Amino acid sequence: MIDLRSDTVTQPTDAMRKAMASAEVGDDVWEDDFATKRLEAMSAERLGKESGLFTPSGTMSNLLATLTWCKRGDEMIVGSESHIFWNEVGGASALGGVMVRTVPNDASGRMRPQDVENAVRTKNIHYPVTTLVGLENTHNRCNGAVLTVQETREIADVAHRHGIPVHLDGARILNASVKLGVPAAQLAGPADSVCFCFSKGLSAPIGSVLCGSKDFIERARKWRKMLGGGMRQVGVIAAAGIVALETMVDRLAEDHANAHALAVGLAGIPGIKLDPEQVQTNIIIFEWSGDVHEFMRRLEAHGVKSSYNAGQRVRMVTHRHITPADVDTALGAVRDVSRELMAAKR
Ligand code: TLP
Repeated sequence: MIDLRSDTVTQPTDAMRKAMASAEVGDDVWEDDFATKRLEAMSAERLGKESGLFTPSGTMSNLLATLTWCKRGDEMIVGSESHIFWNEVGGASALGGVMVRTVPNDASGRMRPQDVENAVRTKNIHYPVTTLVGLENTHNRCNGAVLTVQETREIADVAHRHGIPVHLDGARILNASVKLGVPAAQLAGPADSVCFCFSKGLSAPIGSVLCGSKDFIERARKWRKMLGGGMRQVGVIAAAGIVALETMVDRLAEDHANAHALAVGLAGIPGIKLDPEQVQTNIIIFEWSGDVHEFMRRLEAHGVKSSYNAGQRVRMVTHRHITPADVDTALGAVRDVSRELMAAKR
């Protein structure tokens, strides 16, 4: 089976399993788990922030940022295609009482600074208060598009002019860093808080880290405890994250090259609508002209798993277990399915 559902399906490497087995651990709620401390420090340094906090998932990192920056009844601004808006079970409003206001994302995951400016609430007795602007890099639902430092700064400047902090969902910021050849610390520079994940293209089994100022992280730590995310000998997991940071970042370029080859191939298959130039990192989203669920079912029967995005859209994500040969095999399977379904239509 060629599994293109997500880069989250990647298995830990042998080096990770060894590091996990021999991790030097303590009790992280007492803040004396050595491996976790080390991972948090390495992550904060990588992202150019003062402190880091290890969390079980990207979803919890984003939620902690929301809870730390916003009070109940506040409003946060995020992109209309953002992961926080679409894929985090409404946690910001359910658990934080925070209203989520969306501003359109273009096909490259960008928001127009003027739209963000217009969405910031003015002082008015009737209005909630805008207390957070959220950005995403790379942008999951926008074909894994990267945001440049300049694009990030333009939005942050608008927010900061109004005294509003910026949180960057950088679940795949290291993909953006590799793609642009720009250190992640620079990409995260304009943001007040940022998170990224170890459990995606970096292949660690679990985990994410939230980074920001010392004070911000201390407040987020308290929220993490409240949510039940205070973990004990969690260094057994953090140890895999250390290996991920030390050894797995540069190879993300291979996933990008494979995604590009896959996108170019897919774009030439009848029934598929895709501009391969939109594919910048490891995520490909394309439209299928017919019944998209039938398309995906047939594709799986041909040995290729994909994931549903929305409307007519299918997502494929390349990762460490996908080789150039797998790309060719997957393209062969998509061609077969396209032929079958196109023939059935006639
Ligand atoms: N995204 C998952 C699914 O939820 C769609 C995936 O397979 O891509 N921010 C971004 C930009 C993400 O893509 C994800 C995961 C998260 C946050 C949440 O991370 P986890 O899954 O660790 O909670």
